[in-house]
Amino acid sequence: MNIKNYINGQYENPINKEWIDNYCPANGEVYGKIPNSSKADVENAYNAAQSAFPSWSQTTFEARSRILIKISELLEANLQRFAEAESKDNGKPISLAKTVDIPRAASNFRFFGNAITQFASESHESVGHNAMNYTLRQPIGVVGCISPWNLPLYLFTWKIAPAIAAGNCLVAKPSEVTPMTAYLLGEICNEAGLPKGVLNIVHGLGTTTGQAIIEHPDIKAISFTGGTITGAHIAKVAAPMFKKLSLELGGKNPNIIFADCDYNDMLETTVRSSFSNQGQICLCGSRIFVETSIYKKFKKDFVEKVKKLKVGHPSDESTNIGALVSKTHLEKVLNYIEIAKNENGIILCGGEQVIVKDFENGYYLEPTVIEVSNDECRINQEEVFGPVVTIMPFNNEDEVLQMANKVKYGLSATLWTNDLKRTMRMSSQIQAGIIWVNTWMMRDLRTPFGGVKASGIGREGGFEALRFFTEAKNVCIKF
Ligand code: TXE
Repeated sequence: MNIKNYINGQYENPINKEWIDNYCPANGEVYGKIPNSSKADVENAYNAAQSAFPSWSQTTFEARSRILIKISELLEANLQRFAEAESKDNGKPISLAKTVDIPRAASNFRFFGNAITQFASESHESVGHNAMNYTLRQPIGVVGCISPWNLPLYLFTWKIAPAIAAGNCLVAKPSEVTPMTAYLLGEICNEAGLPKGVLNIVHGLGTTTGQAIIEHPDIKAISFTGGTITGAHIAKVAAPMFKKLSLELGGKNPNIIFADCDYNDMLETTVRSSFSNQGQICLCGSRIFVETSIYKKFKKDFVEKVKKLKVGHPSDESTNIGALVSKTHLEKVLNYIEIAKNENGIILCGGEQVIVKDFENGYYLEPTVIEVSNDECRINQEEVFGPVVTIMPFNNEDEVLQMANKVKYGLSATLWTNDLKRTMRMSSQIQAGIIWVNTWMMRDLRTPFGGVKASGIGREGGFEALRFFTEAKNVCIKF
């Protein structure tokens, strides 16, 4: 089937009639075409957004809220259809798409539909000067949202919901690797009564369609999630044009395990934080550091559990690990396993491609645990973004803190300990935007979400996102 752009509330073919193949990762077959939209399509999307802006920016927040909540309800009503589409497009287990991806996409709309009714600006009475200052929080205008392939609808809606709630109009682009659920979303937005032109979705390659969005002179803000190299490129193009920028980039997150933790809970969660979504989550804890006294036991128990994970077809409800997102990505991850071997990493389990019966051309890989002795080796420093983790022991808090911080990334970290003082010390010293203690990926959508160092700039989530998608204006009245 051919996916189309969603512009001004209608589905449109790309003007240049250029199409890209859409692959099903589970069997390696092409199952559809995606527009490779050009500058002209982006211009049409921009014009639709620009025309919708005067009216949408003046729509009451109650009305915006009602529409966003309606979109959320319609997504929930279509859960099965969207989950199947996501799983087929991305390779992720259907069980994950049904319990995480699509419910979270619905939550994003509901959350920002509610949040906008509570969003307030400040006022400052300048006592002694007979003046009153207040702050307007005005929508920016037309904004660009660009999202990646790992959590397709989840991350796409995490951007577009607050942007719409705040009164902006959008040109949005999902990843060309996983366009399907964003394509289906257009129908739902129409059904929910979102005025035409508020949300425009253009499909295509990053280097053509994405590039046209980031260099558009009148798209005033870019919210991007994706690879660090792409993020740096976007900053280079957009910063001299004075666009507002939010960049959520890669991670190489430490999972630090102390001997005093609740062991069983830690073990269960560590399997999840290592391999959920085939390890293709920027928050996965891909560097596991374990206190020496429990290292041997952990190594044995962890490897035993990982070996039990079932690699299989994503539509099989019993599958734990589905297919990687693309052939290129599978090759990248396999190459990292080779790099690790050459660096004297010891493969404790996994490391090989898996041939799933009847789906021999799918992109399957065993969950892989690599023991390393030097935290500075490449496999421990670079983002692999697949079902691959490293483990190594540590002796004390200072040593592990140093290793945790000795990477260019700083997105999240997980800490397993029951020592409160240590928790407080380490949480304040680990260089990351998010620290989970005795849990992983427990999300409260009101919290600030984002990273430091090469993991990006800016924060999403809660009022942070609404602040990003609005321009603050100070009004000072002397009386
Ligand atoms: O991402 P890209 P890729 C990491 C992960 C992965 C690597 C590369 O390590 O292996 O990044 O993945 C659009 N102008 N993450 O190449 O290219 C692109 O079309 C404007 C981590 O797939 O960054 C897509 O919509 N847009 C990450 C989006 O950017 C451009 C999740 C992301 O694609 C563009 C995904 C351009 N010039 C990968 N070039 C995370 N942090 O969660 C590309 N795009």
